[in-house]
Amino acid sequence: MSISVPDKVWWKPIDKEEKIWLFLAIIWMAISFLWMPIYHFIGKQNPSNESYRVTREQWDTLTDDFIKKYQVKDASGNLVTMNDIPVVHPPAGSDVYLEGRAWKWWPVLELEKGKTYRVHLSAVDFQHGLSIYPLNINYMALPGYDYIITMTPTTSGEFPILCNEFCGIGHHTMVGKLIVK
Ligand SMILES: [Cu+2]
Repeated sequence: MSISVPDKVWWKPIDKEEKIWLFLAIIWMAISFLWMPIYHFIGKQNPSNESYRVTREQWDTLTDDFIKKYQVKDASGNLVTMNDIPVVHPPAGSDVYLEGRAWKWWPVLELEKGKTYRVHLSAVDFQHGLSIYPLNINYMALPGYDYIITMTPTTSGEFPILCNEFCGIGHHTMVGKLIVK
């Protein structure tokens, strides 16, 4: 009686079918791998790469000044709001500020169709996700960062802005508005 090594049943040559599948998997991996950089150049959906560090104080000054300057007034000169959020109509081509905070998008923006704006996006408390419904536009709003999106609205209408990044107990109520005229 002695202890001996069992036959190496797992060391049989690879079956032909398994070889085919392995070959197809490797080819598919190579195509996917190459497609990533190719689509980066031809896909036309790369996010903006312009962003700056911003302190809470700087950001508050920028947004407050922006709102004071361009908040919409009604016929009798009263400042217009929607759900206590100021409605702002900045001039075409200008710098526009949009802030995510618990739990609203601040302010309501009124933009003109066909005009280009530099939209500065940031958050002041948690990470929020800017989602312009029902368009396929999704960006992160991060505290401490001023993220700039150059935007030219091509469709007029009223677009709800949702938050698509879970940001706490009021996340599901976080709705803003973008108006294109
Ligand atoms: Cu959220």
